[in-house]
Amino acid sequence: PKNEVSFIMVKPDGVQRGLVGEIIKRFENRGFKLVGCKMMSPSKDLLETHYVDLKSKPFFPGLIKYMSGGPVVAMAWQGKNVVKTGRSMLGATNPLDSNPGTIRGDLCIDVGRNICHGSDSVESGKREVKLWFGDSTEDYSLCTENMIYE
Ligand code: YYY
Ligand code: MG
Repeated sequence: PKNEVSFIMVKPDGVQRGLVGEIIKRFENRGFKLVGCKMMSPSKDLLETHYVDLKSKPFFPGLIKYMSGGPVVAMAWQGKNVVKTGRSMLGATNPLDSNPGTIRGDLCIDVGRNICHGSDSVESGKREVKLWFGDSTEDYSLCTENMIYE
């Protein structure tokens, strides 16, 4: 359905490298609707909750440190199949396995500096948007909607 949401985040390295506009542009150009967007410095608590499924991984402490290294841009994007499409637009977790044409495949190299996050299922999309935005996402319709959807 068209109200599916994905949590997309430009990570601290993406912000520092000036890639916020590039990442937003790809989602805008595809036709997705931005329903939440804020720059913020996430607390350790928020990051640990966000990445709770990875708590036992050896890279977890480094991941939290990297994600705490500067402000991020947190976004909620809405549209048909946005979770799966968003993941394919981001590319593989390890940028060296990401195809050219994807965000990671075009713009970064190391897995621990992969510049962006995207929800991995419809359920995590809901969970992550709620975690980062509460109920403060915007509910509006795009005037281009009839040009994007048949
Ligand atoms: O969803 P995605 O970001 O593509 O990968 P996850 O498996 O959820 O891992 C989250 C995050 O952790 C990943 O974007 C980079 C980092 N990471 C890492 O530093 N080293 C790994 N071997 C795997 C993941
Ligand atoms: Mg993930």
